[in-house]
Amino acid sequence: MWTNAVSNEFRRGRLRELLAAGRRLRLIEVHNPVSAIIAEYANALDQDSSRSLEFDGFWSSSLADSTSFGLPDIELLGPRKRLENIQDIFTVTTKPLVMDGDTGGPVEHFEYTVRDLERAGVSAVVIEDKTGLKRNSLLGTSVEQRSAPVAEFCEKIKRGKAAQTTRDFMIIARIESLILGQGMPEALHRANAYVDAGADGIMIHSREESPREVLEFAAEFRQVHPAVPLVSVPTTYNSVRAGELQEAGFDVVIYANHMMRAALRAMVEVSREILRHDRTAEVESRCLGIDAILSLPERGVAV
Ligand code: SPV
Ligand code: MG
Repeated sequence: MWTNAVSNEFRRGRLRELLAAGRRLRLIEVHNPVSAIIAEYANALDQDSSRSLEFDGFWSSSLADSTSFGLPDIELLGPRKRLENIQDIFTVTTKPLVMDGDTGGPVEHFEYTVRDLERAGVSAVVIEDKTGLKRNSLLGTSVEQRSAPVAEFCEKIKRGKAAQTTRDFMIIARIESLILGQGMPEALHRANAYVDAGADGIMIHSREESPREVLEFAAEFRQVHPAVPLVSVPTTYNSVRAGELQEAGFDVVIYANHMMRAALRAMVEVSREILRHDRTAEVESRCLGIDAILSLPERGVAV
């Protein structure tokens, strides 16, 4: 029988521990237990050092979770539904998880969410500084999205920090100023305010194809905050390597939606091909073998 071999306490504290040890972390989106098993076991050989490479932890994405229910990414699922999914993921994995907490909801709800998450063994929640109907950040200014007032968001951070009962749990403030076209000075101003309010880390989001603006942000931010964990999400600026982001001052790099997108593309193509060919022979090579499926609960997936 394969089940997770770590306690909630151990898993929860692991993120802070890795960051304190100066580790530069790569997290990957997982949206259900089986995607998390695949992510847990994923490994590759580093060409240069012959070291085995693996992900350091998981990202629970609002976009991927909403997509897996066929719903838009507008905070419909809610933290309790999302946490149910995470608890199922924890049954079969050991790595730490950072949850995308959307806006965190009303501050009175966020206090409960913090306690629920930390009790369940989640290491960190990321909340974004938007208010009103939350839309996915990658939609940018093509839809109406509103920034939360700085003071209001700082209050949410403070009340969240006051609500947690362990030292381990982290609240990471996500800045949407660049997404909303409000410019670098606004992004940096917010970063300083959120760190002062007690945020354990900062995520700077961008939807540019070039990493230029997040690299500029990191350079400026690091002058003022040499040690505050800094997080990037290179979804659109995907040509930059994690190593380059890490050299520029980022501690955590999140691949925010790739397990979901990979699975969906395979399903779209395979379902269409079965209809076209009136049989499955043509798609077998794009499907995991039944043997691999049968051994997956015990050994993960090796292909
Ligand atoms: C998510 O993965 O849900 C995120 C990142 O919040 S993004 O989709 O880029 O907004
Ligand atoms: Mg999200």
